[in-house]
Amino acid sequence: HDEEAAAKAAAVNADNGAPTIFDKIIAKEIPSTIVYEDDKVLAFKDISPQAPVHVLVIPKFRDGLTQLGKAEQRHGEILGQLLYAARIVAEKEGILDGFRVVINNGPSACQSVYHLHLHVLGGRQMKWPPG
Ligand code: IU
Repeated sequence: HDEEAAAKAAAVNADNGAPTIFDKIIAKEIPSTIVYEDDKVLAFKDISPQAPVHVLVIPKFRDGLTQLGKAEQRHGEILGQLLYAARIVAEKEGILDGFRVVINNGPSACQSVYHLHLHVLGGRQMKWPPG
């Protein structure tokens, strides 16, 4: 099922610094439903939504940020921009009253795409703790 598939994808996709499918989404070589875009950030609907609203917020220039664990001081500005973009997405999607922002970091967290991304989830009652 979903959990197994995610674990498998996470195991297969290592952080090897190779380009990811998100580069093609940014370049619009692969279509996506864009929710928000500026010169630094792109937000688009997840192809496998885990909630009525499920949007990914990514930096347009990965700049070493394959995962949050690779963040350095110089990434502070883009990290802030991503979090603020998550708030813009929540407002646009009408979930400002209740939403969740998730970053899966590394294999144990089932990260499957090694281009930093924030998941913005909402539109239903979220549970705690997450799986
Ligand atoms: P993760 O945190 O690395 O597991 O999240 C990757 C997400 O990217 C996951 O929710 C996928 O459904 C999503 N995704 C996508 O939206 N479009 C794609 O082409 C691919 C993955 I590959």
